Amino acid sequence: MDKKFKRTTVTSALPYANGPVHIGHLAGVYVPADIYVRYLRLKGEEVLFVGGSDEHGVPITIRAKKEGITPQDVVDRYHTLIRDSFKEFGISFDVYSRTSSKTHHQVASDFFKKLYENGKFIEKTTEQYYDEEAQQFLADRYIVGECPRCHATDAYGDQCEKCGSTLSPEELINPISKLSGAKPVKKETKHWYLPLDQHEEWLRQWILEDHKEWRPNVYGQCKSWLDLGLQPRAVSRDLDWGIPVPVEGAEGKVLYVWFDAPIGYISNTKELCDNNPQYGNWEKWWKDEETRLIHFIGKDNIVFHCIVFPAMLKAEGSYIIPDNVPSNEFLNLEGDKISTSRNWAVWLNEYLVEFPNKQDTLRYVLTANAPETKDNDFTWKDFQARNNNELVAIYGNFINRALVLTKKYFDGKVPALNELTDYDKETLKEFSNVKEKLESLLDNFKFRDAQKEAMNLARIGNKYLAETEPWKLAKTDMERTATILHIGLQIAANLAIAFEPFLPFSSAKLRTMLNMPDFSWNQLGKIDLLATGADLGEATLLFEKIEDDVIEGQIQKLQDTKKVNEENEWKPNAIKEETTFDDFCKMDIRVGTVLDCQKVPKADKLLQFKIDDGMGGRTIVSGIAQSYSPEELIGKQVCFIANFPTRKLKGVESQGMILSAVDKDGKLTVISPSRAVTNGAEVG
Ligand code: B3M
Ligand code: ZN
Repeated sequence: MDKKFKRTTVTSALPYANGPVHIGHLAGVYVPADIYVRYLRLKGEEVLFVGGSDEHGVPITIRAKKEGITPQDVVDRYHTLIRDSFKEFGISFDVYSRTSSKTHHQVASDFFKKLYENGKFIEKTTEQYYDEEAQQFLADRYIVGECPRCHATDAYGDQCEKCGSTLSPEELINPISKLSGAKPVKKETKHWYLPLDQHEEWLRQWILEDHKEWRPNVYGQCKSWLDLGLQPRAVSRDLDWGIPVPVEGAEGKVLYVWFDAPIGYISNTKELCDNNPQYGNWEKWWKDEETRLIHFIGKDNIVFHCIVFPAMLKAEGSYIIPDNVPSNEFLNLEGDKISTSRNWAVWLNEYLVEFPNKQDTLRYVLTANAPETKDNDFTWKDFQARNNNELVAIYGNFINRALVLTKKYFDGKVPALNELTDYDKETLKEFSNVKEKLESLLDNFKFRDAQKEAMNLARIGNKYLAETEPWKLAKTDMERTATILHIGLQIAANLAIAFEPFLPFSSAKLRTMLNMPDFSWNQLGKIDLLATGADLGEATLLFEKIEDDVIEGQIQKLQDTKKVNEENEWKPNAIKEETTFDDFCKMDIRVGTVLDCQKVPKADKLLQFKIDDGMGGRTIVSGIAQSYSPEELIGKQVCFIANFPTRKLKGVESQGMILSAVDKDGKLTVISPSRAVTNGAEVG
């Protein structure tokens, strides 16, 4: 570690507590963070690993509404599930707390207050969408409408999931409130903004000049943000779930989730330190220039951790800012984007049941395929191949041979090291620099290559035994057999250390087999880790082969998911029975212009139209109020059935029927001629 630092605070993104965690989370953030922390701990460095659940934000309120429970119920359920999954996978947090905790509410509230009192925010009154029926302002996620780019009809106010565009609610065509289905209106509201533009200069220097070593994906994303120019960003929202804005006159407003969540790292540290004096004062982990701060995150969180949070910390004034933000790209599953809503994921809680005691296999595969520089793909075939051909056939096989032969020929005691052959010396030399190699990779967050290097050490051991064949020599030359197994066991001991950050469960198992309770990173590369004559423990299998039928089962499970998704996909209705030309001709379809349009009182769905039909005009009532606001259609030409029987709807006489297309979500779109036509023209 850089000389100027004494200790390291490592954070990993706080997952939203509104669903279980999957392999994408593990690969992107938690396994790399855990590898790094375990490595530092093994080196004897002072390190703190902070995690927790992010329990605020709109998606949680949406989920609660959908399930008819409170947001607190939602986060209670998932916080526990997520925390337990991480624990089972050996993610070795010093603290895993939550943003609905009392401590966090206090810390985040105080943080806001300090910035507020020191004039670090600007106040702005803007117009925002408001749902008059539900009587509340609408968060971006609560507004849906047509995407202005790809014209998907179900885009959210912040993003279109179809084409991936980032949107603002104002851009949506025909916005609708998800709360009531009503058309939202604009209403004034006051919010606090962090003037990021005022921070641009130091951010440019700090990132673009002083941190050129950051991963290219992180550096590149920051650069494009900075080059576009930073804008003030709202840090409060009109919402009833979250931390109340601690300012007078801010009733009904809470801190924006992205303002409070990163402060969660600080609150969780405080909670840990306040209850466990051995960690020292919490402030040393956050306010001491000799502390290095590292954020592990996924790529969709880069701007918040590299620009927004540092700006918040700087504005507060007493905090350090991150030294590095190693962000990964995304992991796909069998060629498709992992998606919670489409259930396209391998859920950690399910994996733990379906693959008991195989946490290390998944850790291994996710690191071997880590999306460090580009998006990567997880496939079950690759999972099986890496387990069977690498963990079992190389690492496991080597360990098993070394231990079983020692048991067989030397009564389970480390045999003596006798004279070395040239080949022995060559082998020892081959891994003498493993420590340096691993360090330079791990220090630079290259976990994938580092794990490869550890596996290479197992390869060296495996090849050494395969070529020296001690099981044959044992019949003729015990002295030579002893030397070979002595060397083999020392390599095994090295493996227990080298793999500890990556595969902690197997390393612990291996250390039991080798009877080496004490170990440290500094022993790596040495060949005196086990004393001659020392007793070994019981030999058990380090890894198990995964059979084809298990993998087929998983692939089948995904195929079933795909099938369900396809069935749920919208399909056009079946074509109706054949009609006749005569029947068609009976319908008198005409074009007319909408002169006026109004809501029908006491009817949610009805709009009343005054149509210029070229024949003196008529009134038509149409059930499209949930798809259009009245003024939207005034002046437009529409098609209507002119000889439809007159009906009375909510007391209004309707003389015809306006034609519209019904979209997959039930939304209606009025059919208009593609060019202006004379009112009263026939359609046929
Ligand atoms: N909960 C977003 C996410 O899970 C957010 C991270 C917060 S880190 C402070 O991707
Ligand atoms: Zn779109």
